[in-house]
Amino acid sequence: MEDFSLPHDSFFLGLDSSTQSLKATVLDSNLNIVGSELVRFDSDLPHYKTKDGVYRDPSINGRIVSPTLMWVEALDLILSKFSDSNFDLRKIAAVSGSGQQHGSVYWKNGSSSILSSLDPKKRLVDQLGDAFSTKESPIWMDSSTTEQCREIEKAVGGALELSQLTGSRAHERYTGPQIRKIFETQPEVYQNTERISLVSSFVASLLIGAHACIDETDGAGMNLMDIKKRVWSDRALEATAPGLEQKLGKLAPAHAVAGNISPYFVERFSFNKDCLIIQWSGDNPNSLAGLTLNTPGDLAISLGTSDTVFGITDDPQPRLEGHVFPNPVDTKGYMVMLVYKNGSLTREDVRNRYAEKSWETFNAFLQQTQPLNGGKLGFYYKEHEILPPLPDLICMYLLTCVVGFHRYILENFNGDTLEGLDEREVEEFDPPSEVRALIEGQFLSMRGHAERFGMPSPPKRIIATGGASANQSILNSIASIFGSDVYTVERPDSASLGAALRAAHGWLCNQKGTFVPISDMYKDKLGKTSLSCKLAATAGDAQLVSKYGLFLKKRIEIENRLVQRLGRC
Ligand code: ADP
Ligand code: XUL
Repeated sequence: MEDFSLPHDSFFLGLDSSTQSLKATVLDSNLNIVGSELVRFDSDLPHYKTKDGVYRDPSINGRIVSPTLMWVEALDLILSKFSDSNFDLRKIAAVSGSGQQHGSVYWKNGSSSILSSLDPKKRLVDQLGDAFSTKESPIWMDSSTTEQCREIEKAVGGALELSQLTGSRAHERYTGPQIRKIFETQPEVYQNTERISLVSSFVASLLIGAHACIDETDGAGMNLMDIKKRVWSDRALEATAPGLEQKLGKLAPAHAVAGNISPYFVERFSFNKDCLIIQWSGDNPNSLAGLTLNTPGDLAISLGTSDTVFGITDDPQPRLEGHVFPNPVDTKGYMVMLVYKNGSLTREDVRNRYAEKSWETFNAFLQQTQPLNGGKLGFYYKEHEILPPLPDLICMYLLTCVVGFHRYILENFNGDTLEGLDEREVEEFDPPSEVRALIEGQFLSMRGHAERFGMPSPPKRIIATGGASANQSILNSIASIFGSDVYTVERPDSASLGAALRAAHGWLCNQKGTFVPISDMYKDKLGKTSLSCKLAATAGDAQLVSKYGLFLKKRIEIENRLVQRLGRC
């Protein structure tokens, strides 16, 4: 039998450049975690003055960006943390990583020569100050490109056509609409740009000292790639901006080698000169890898800054709702995903307003209230939401109206019937009910939209990840609402874990000179690795699950009405 083991005594580093932090996880050759580090943008790099890792532009509705150089300095800092703790970076055989999806970086004309001649005596941040044609990178939270979305959809023959071509209809946060906006509103920046990277390929570029390719998986989050052929789509490129293909470079599969680590890191941090940089990908695709999601009936729920729900399929059907990306560890398979903007930051907001700014109080409130919340239903939109999908014509108006909290009471709801319900809109609930309405609202919405998107219902099992998956009370609510067992992995950061796993996988594929199915790499030893999933909450009883089904039906009805009503305001 062919040997797929990893070289003894070698390590694999996974980084995750996310919205609020840069995280690192190191796996050994038995796929056990042997190191981790974290840089929080707001507190570890306070001079950038970000809040939650971002700038919310008060002058342009929906414009949200992050300082590109902050991500560079975070890389300087996290590698220094490893060095300062005497972690032996020489043992690292390969590095890969995750970027928050959709965010983009604009490399200035001439920047490739800066990138290839970095001085190891100086920090990266001190040498790359002049490498970008704009210092602020648009990120996934941005919703300022509605006009560009509609123009791009129109140019390719409609929203559904674009979705079937690229895997998603046009979304404000997607990179194509963001690029078109830059081309339209800052033409000098566009002209002065030699390469556009995603956050993922950007950090890979720093590591190889050259512009890295965009990987096919994260590339699907741009509205620019033909999802079936996995090449740039001429129609989508033309609909976006002139001369774009040249600025994007080539696409590469996620398991490919981006390059060897650049001499800068060998000299400054004692990396081995043979250390490989494997293509970086998006955080959600890497989470899929880190959660070892390989059964179509399984569902993953990631509770980070954004909340996402995803699963795998061999036969994706792109629609107006949801997204299709290639599977980063299976060259033929796909992942399907739903995304919510109102994730952890909205939970924090409700915690701060109603639960004394404490997760303990928040959890106590969840425990002391009953499932179905006495018929209290809430819609909590701190940020412009992606789901429910907004009808085309009213979209622009909705952007200013949909944000806010909306609460309803179904007076005599007992979970058995929707007949004869007395429904009222109210200003506020008591604090414990606010917390339950938020959590039930978020996960009912996920269950409803996931069912509508054709995801498994009930899922065979749910694997939860992301910062909030550390919260047992939240996991219990998920189990009751979906009627599935909920599992977690050793650390709530499956994106950097998945990146480390992909580093090992890419190393192995390179070694064998061909694509190796990832299951061949961890086959019989998965249970003994840091990737094994553990049961965290058992499925709720069937009767409650069906009562939640009824509650959900009513919620969707109110959601539709709310969208219509807000659309007219
Ligand atoms: P990202 O990768 O998008 O930057 P993370 O996955 O690191 O985000 O998640 C960060 C979020 O996790 C924080 O905003 C915080 O609200 C949430 N979080 C951390 N601990 C808890 C907890 N015990 N209960 C609920 N949420 C939590
Ligand atoms: C996915 C999305 C977010 C970001 C944030 O489409 O917009 O989940 O990847 O991490």
